[in-house]
Amino acid sequence: MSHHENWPKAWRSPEPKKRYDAVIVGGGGHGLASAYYLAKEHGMTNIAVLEKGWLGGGNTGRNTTIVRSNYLWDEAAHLYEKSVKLWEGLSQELNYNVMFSQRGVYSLGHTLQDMRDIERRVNANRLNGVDSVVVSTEELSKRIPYLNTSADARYPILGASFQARGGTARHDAVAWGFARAADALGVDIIQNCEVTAIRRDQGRVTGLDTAKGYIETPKVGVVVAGNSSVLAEMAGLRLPLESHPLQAYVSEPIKPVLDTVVMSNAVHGYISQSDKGDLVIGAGIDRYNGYGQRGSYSVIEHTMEAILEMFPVFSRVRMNRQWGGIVDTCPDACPLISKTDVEGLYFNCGWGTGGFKATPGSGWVFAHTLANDQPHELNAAFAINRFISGALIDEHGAAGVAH
Ligand code: FAD
Ligand code: PYC
Repeated sequence: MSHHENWPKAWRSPEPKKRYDAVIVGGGGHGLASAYYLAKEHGMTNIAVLEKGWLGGGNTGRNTTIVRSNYLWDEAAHLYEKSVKLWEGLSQELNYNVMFSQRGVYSLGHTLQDMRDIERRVNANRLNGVDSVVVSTEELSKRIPYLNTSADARYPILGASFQARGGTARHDAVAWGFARAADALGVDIIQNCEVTAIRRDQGRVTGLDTAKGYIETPKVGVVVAGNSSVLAEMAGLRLPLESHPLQAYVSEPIKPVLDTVVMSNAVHGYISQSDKGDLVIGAGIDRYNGYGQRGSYSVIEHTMEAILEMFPVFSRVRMNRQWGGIVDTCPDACPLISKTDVEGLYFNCGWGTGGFKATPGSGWVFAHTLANDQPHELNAAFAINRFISGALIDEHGAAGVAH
């Protein structure tokens, strides 16, 4: 008999109940993590996750899986560092191998000003307890032999920052691990269940219209990444977000050549090698707004130029696949994890090009926010009202991907 038959289901697929104490909209990593921590940390088990497609079919399953916490400002560094700490125990926590691999992340500097910015950020990281060092070109050439560290390069590499605890993880395993663990705690996970309207009465949430009928609930947490503005409009809200495609690419599998992650903001590309051997590659957003999960040719060309500038040795490697995800970018390159003016309605969005690394931490603080109707100290600064108060947290320099 084949070993690939009669596998037990990793989670149930129940029909939705008529009423839940809370509903999470969006079955990506952040939504599933939010549901898991709501059940585990706050004892809220009469809850559901509604996903319009399949679990992890959004950005969670489309990203290049870089995890790090070397952000400039205290608020962001603390939030992302909480997440890295959760990553470090996540496979044990979920009893599911999320393949978190702390292979280190290098961010290259190509100009004197890049290096000044890198030094400033490394110093800020260390003051916040985030492991971060400046490395020289000589060290880089020893550590990453195929990196072009020649002084004759078009954009010569002058050094880098390095976070040793950063790395990569298996993206869909994160969604599946959180889903299985949340299901085991009683959370109903319902796929193919698009939310089409958010019902309100006298300024508070009362329920959701969905592809599987009306569901009554007093609390709704919206975690839909690139579709956040669409859901906000359903509740009469406007968020300071733009939706853009962000592309990724994988090559044919090749023998192990790169055992770390390399990013460059200046030539603008990033690369790692998966355990299967594919080179996993990405760059910046497509500049136009849109909801198509593909992207344009000019960005493909730009990305390949950037990778070959850093690694000319890859010029003969054939690319296998390309795709796009829709990222919701915020003007200060930081997320919104927030209550709204509608009572019982919460948004967790605006992670833009960099939310995969935050998956466990985001779920952890969002669960706290929903359960207590107030933010945790780690996400208090990420409320929507920062766009009224002006207390923005400008992380464009650390975002790694220009947007
Ligand atoms: P998603 O995984 O997109 O989940 C949202 C879900 O909501 C989707 O499954 C969607 O189907 C569902 N949904 C939408 N509308 C509705 C509705 N009306 N009803 C019900 N469900 C709905 N971040 C990093 O940290 N490191 C990286 O290396 C990195 N690389 C990236 C590369 C690419 C190409 C892309 C696209 C993104 C990258 N990111 C990266 C960003 C990261 O992927 C996202 O920030 C993160 O995965 C967002 O997770 P999420 O769970 O919020 O969103
Ligand atoms: O935020 O580190 C990041 C990142 C890398 C690739 C896309 N986002």
